[in-house]
Amino acid sequence: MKNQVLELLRQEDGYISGQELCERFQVSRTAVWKIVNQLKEEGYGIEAVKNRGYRLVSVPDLVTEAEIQSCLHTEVMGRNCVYFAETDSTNIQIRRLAEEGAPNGTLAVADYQTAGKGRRGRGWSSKAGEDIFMSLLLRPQMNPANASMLTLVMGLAGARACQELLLEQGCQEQIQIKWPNDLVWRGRKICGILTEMGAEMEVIQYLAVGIGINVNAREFPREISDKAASLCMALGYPLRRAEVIARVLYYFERDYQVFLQTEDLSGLVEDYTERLVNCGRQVQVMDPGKEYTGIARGINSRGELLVEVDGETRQVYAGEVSVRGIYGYI
Ligand code: BTX
Repeated sequence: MKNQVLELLRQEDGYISGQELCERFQVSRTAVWKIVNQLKEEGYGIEAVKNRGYRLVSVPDLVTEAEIQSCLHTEVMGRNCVYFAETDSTNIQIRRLAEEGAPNGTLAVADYQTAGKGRRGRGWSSKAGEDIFMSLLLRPQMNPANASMLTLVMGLAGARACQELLLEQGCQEQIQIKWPNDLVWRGRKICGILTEMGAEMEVIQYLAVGIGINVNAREFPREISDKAASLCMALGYPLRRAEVIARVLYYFERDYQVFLQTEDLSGLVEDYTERLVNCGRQVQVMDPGKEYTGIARGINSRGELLVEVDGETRQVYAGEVSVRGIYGYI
């Protein structure tokens, strides 16, 4: 009920009377008072005025279930939400929840990760209370060979969400995609995505799509300080993480539906390519044993990068190679 009370307070510009809350939730005045106090303890500024009721005056930057739920505009994604103040990795947690039977669209979100995972055994850094660490549980009925494309679907959703949030603040900075799965601002990484699969034979049991977004960090560990950035650095001031999460999930739910219709990216290629930072640039394809350079031209409906080499177009599969700009990270 705390979630719903918060949602109501959020929707209301003025005061909501205690009576109205009691009637809406069929509970006593004391129960309402207790919930309001709980919210206050979590950091919400709630004004209580005699004969008028309660009014939300300030919202802390939390990623708790209640805070996320009160911002969500999705049907499925994130509706079941598990919050961790601290955990090893939300991907590990979502895999555990999946094994326990959690439903499609379950979200695991953490304020802090002690063992955040990147791809191929790499790590993902984390500082408490600043950024987003979350993983979605998906249970699609499709060929496991198509699963890796979901990384690109999440990348596109993340790019749409971050770009839109900046634009809403009047900020014209560009958020782009570095194929296959990084979001970048001015050539620095602001987001990474890791998709993991639990499958048996030809059947997907579940997918864990993890996304880390640097929202409010202003400093990074020395090893990555010249290649990492955050939305806050692009904008100049902090954003509320729950609103970023809600926006990413909104676009992911929409793009995922488009993806499922064809089980490939045909419906999303154009929007993805429009945001592709590599497009038209020289890239180095680190194909084990045979590295080469070419010009990136976009992606195809399987999510492969199209690289033009001596007038001929090659298709680069993300699982096999990494791509570097010839002058550095992009
Ligand atoms: P990746 O392998 O593409 O990127 C990892 C590399 O990025 C690291 O080796 C380091 O150089 C750099 N890096 C580490 N932390 C950051 C950061 N905060 N910002 C920018 N660059 C960084 C990308 O892997 C996939 C990352 C997924 C992270 C999410 S968080 C929620 C979920 N849980 C989990 O354990 N992983 C995912």
